[in-house]
Amino acid sequence: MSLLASIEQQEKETHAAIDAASSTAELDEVRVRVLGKKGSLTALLRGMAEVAPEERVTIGTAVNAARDSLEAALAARKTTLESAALTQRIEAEALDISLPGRAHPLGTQHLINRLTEEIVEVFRGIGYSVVEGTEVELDYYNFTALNYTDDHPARGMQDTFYVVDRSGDVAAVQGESDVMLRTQTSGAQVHAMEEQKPPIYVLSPGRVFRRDVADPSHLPQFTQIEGLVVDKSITFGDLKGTLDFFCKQIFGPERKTRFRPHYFPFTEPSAEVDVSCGICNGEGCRFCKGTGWLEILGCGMVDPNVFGFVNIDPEEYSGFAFGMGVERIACLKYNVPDLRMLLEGDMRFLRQF
Ligand code: 2U9
Repeated sequence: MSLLASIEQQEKETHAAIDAASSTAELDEVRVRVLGKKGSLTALLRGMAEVAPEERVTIGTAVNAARDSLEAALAARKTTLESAALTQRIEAEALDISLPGRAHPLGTQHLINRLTEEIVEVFRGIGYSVVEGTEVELDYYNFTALNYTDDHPARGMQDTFYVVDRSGDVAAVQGESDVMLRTQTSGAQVHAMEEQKPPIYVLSPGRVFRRDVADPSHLPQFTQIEGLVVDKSITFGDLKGTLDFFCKQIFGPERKTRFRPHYFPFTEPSAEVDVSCGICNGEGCRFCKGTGWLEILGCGMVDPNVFGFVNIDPEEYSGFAFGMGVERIACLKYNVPDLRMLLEGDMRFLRQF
C-alpha cells in the first residue's frame, strides 16, 4: 500500500474509532494512540526525513490534513460525549417535585400537661402565682410542717419513697432518711410561706410519688395541683366560691358542686368536693355509681398549727387550701375508665386528645 493510501486508511479508521468511543476516557485513548507523542500519525510526521523529497509536500500536506481533521473530530466528539454525560447526570439527579412529601409525625402536648396548663390558667386568671418546688423534698416540708404526727402512717416506708445514699444505708432503708420523693406538692407552698409575706395566693402543679401499685384508680406517680390562700378574713365561703368557679370553668357552667366533711392533718375543717355527673346530669348512672356525683378534690381551712411552723399569726391571718390529682380530673372530664392509660404512652389512646 502506498504511504498516501495508508494515511487515508488510518484517518478513516481513526474517524470510525472516534465515532465509536462511548466515553471521554475511550476517546482520549484513541487520541493518544494516533496523535499522542508516540501515536501512529505522529510517527509518520517524524518519519518525513525518510520520504523522497519530491513526495514530501504531498505526504506532509496529507498527514497535516489528516491530523487537523482528526483533531476537529476529537473535539466535536468530546463535546457530544460531555453533554450526553451531563444530560444523563441531570436526569439521574432530577427531583420529581410533583411527588408527595414524606409526612413527619408531629408530637403534641400530652393530655395531662395540657389539662395542667388549663387548670393553672384558671387560677392565674384570678390572681394566683405558680410555685413548682422540687420532686425531692425533705420530710420536714412534706410532712412535719403540714401537721402530720410523727407516727402518721403516710410517713412509713409502706407509703413513701425515701431517698437512700449509694451504700443503701440501713437507717435510711428503714425509713429514717429525711430525704424523700414528695408525696404531695404542699412542701412547695410551705417554702412559699417561708419566703413571702401574706397575702399569698399560690398554686403548685407538679409530679408526686407514692408507693402504690398501679390499678384503675391509683398510680405510683401522678400530677398534683394544690392551691393555697393566706390573707386577712379568708372564710370557708371564699373556699367554696373559688372551687365552685374552678369546677364550672373546667367542666362547664351547668355543673354543680357539693362539699362533704372530711379529715386532713393540714386543714381544719376539711372537705371533699364532688361535681355533678356530666353523663346523667346528677340523676345517677353507671359512671357515677348511681350517686349523681363525682369526687374531684379535697380542701379545707389551713390548720393554725401549719401557720405556727412558718411564723404566720393565725389571729391575724386565715387561709384555705385545696388539692387535686390531674390524672383523676382528666379521667372524669374525658370519661377515661382507667388512670393507667394516662401513664402508658399508647399513641392509639393519646391521639384522641
Ligand atoms: C399547705 C397547707 C395545706 C392542700 C390540700 C388536699 C386538701 C387534698 C388530695 C387530693 C387528691 C391529694 O392528689 S390527691 O391524692 N389533696 O385533698 N390538699 S387540702 O393543703 C395544703 C397545702 C399546703 C401549706
